[in-house]
Amino acid sequence: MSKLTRRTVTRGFAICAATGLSASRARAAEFTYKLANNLPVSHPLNIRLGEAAAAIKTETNGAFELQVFPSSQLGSDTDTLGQIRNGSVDFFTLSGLILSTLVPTAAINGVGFAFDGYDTVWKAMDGAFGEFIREEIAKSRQIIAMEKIWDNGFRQTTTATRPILKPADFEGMKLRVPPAPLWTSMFKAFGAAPVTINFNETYSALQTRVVDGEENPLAVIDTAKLHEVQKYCSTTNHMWDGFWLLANRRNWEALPEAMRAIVARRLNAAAMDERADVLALNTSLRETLAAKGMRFNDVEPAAFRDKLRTAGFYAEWRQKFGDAAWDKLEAAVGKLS
Ligand code: X2X
Repeated sequence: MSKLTRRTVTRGFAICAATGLSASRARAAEFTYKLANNLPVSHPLNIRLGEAAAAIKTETNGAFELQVFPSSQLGSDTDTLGQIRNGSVDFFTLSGLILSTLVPTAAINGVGFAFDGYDTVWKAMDGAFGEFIREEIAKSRQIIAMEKIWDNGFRQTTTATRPILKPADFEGMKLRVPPAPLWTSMFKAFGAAPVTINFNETYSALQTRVVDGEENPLAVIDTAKLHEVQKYCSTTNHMWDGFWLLANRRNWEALPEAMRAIVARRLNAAAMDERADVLALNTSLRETLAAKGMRFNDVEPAAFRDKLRTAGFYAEWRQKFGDAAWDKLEAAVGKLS
């Protein structure tokens, strides 16, 4: 929030008190902070953030108000990354891969087929590997990440034209990817023609056939209604993706320490609830989306991984991240290439 808002709110309170309104009725939050995200209001991330906001308000006796802005209401991910850096937005949930345009190492969990399942994901992201990434984020000086990363999920590939049964089916396909070098590189390695588009423009890009396909976890495909403009869903599980809950450092440190503790505890607890929701959805939604007309197929992941290997994807990214970071990734997930 801006200092201006805080002063205004405080003055407003003083005026009400002077005119004799009861303190409880007149009480406004001392701190009103904005949290931006790109997901629909029905996604578990927004549902759990809403619960956390209510709990924080109660626990701080109304002193802290968290305003959640879903659906990229404050701008695209690229815009909002600028806003969280300068403090005009206080909190932002962002994929580490997109964050990598500021903190290169933050993309590292997105390396193709790095994680074999959720046990490995949470052990790594809640352990030394996640801590290493959060330290890299903190080195930006402008932003910090809350301890618990939120689940986006394992990403699947949807298209309007043909199912992806084998790597060669990607050949020449125009696929929307989020704005991050790792995504573009990976889909070039598969032989596709990736196009960088922010999430808030993805539905219309699919609808107008600027691109033929995209890739996202089922909870996103369903809540953003991408099935309305896509026919096939191939469960490629090519990457695990999560959302770091970022805070502008200056605004975060402007909060009293006891308040920071409440906010962090509630947000981290909400992340744990959201992980359980997304896990359940990513299982149940296959049937739901199939009933809405999506055609599902499974793939043989080894063939896709081999394709990345022979295209030089792993060698390229080991070099980009550096041996030290790559060793930490392999310590968390096992040997990669
Ligand atoms: O942009 C996407 O595809 C999304 C919603 O998955 C992310 O935020 C990375």
